[in-house]
Amino acid sequence: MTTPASSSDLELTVASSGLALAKSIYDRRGIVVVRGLLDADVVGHALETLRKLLAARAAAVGIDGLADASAHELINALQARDRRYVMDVIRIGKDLPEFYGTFTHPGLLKFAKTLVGSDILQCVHDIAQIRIDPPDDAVRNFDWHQDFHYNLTSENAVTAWFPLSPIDRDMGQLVVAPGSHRALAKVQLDRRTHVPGQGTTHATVKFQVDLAALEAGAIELDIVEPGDVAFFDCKLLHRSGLNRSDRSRIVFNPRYGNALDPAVVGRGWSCMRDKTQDLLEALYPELLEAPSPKA
Ligand SMILES: O=C(O)CCC(=O)C(=O)O
Repeated sequence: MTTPASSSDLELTVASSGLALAKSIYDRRGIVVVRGLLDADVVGHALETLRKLLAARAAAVGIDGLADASAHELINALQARDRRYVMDVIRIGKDLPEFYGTFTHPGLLKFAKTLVGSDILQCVHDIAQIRIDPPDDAVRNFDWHQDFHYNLTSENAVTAWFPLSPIDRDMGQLVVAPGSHRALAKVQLDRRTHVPGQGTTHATVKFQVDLAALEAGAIELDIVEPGDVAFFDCKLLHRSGLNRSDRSRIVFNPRYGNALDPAVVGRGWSCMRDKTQDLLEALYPELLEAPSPKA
């Protein structure tokens, strides 16, 4: 694996760019960061919409006086009552036309189409898409993984990962292993203690990867600011960092697959959705290893 010295080796600016440069960085590293792709009003509108949902949920559960509070203050107040209230907002967010508007932003689609190599993209709306990682809440933290196994769209799908508010060092940057995107990893599945609806599906899939080698070649993605978009291959290994600040990490991460991929078309576009989470066993039995005995 070739590892860049720093995350800045992965970036380009929209002005300087060109899709061809983005594609060549992406093909080699499995990831490219396009700076300034989304205008401030696009990001600001998404954050304000989320803030209004949080304020409405807070009022509904009897938290008063926060109608004009920031998204961060509202998340902290809701989280202090019950972390499921924040999950409610993540879930309703995926139903809003505003969010479809963000995920169909022309700049995002232009890069996604080039990186995936297709004019027609599949964006599964009910898995992932919106993340809120409150302070010191590791429940939804992802260990090393590839996104492919959670969506099962085309094997060359791309994730577009972009923050709605700044992510400082102490907020747990995304950690990536550039160059790790060449093959699908084997996994163990363990859903024995899984409770659907808690946002913890990720923990049921254990990636069989060499953790020491990944950590040795890993970099923190510390260059992504609101307006920037990190595009990464669905086979790129990456993990969350722990948020040790007093503010939340608020991120959108839609995934785009090739809707014309023959394998995907051949199975009638079956993919993993909230209600079809057993599809990995059915479609990719060769990626499964026997589950570890229960601790
Ligand atoms: O933002 C993060 O911490 C990781 C996001 C991620 O890998 C995912 O949601 O699949």
